[in-house]
Amino acid sequence: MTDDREKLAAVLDEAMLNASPVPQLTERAPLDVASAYEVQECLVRRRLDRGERMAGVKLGFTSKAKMRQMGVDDLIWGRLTDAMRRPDGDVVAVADFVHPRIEPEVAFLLDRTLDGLVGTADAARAVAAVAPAYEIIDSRYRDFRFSLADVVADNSSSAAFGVGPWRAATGLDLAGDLANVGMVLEVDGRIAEVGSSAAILGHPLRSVVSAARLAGAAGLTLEAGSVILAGAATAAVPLEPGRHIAVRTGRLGDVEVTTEGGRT
Ligand code: OOG
Ligand code: MG
Repeated sequence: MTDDREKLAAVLDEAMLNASPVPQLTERAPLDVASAYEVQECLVRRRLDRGERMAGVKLGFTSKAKMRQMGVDDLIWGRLTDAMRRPDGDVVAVADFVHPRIEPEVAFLLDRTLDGLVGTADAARAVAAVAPAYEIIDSRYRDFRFSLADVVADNSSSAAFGVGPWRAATGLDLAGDLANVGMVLEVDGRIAEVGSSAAILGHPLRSVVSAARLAGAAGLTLEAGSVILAGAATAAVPLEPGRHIAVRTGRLGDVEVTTEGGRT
């Protein structure tokens, strides 16, 4: 498997760099989910070898809306690097991606290390701040179609993310204040998707618990300073050039991005 997973990681890495889709890995040979996470690790290792740094983790399929949209109903996770992070209000070139979509998320910033099995109270204590966020997902597979193992190997479709202004946890009651935050995904001032933070595993803090458990099982400790993307509250929408997109949450604030054609 060692050589194989390096080869599979290279296929996905090149698909990303060329913004050009590839067939699903499972069309060539069977791949189980545990091996797919090893491919993901190799894939992200290639990026770290190019100078990127770990920035945190993302959870996927934490909401019914996402499971329904993609036909997958297992929780997945992926790795975030600093190169994937875009400043709030950034301009993103759509052609840098294969077929990008955008989705509204909640981001957590840790100020304590989280290792393995923790409860929601421990998770809440490790959270320094919370912010509205978006994730740009971009399956490197043709037609944005995949099996569970395929999407896991592909770093759970993660491509880029943006985080709005952080709200310090000290000024919040995380359990209460994050229980039901309205999340609107707006495209050119029109509402494209509406959801609630409650759609994320019932409460987005549960994503922090799951992130610690799943990453911990893979030998990855969530260090202080890590960002955790809790998973989308709504289905994702295609990212087209020349659009202005905002995630609006009311109390938790907003985060915005503009798109353009061409490649950077
Ligand atoms: C997989 C990633 C799912 C989420 O927030 O649920 C995800 C995909 O939809 O391609 O990021
Ligand atoms: Mg997501």
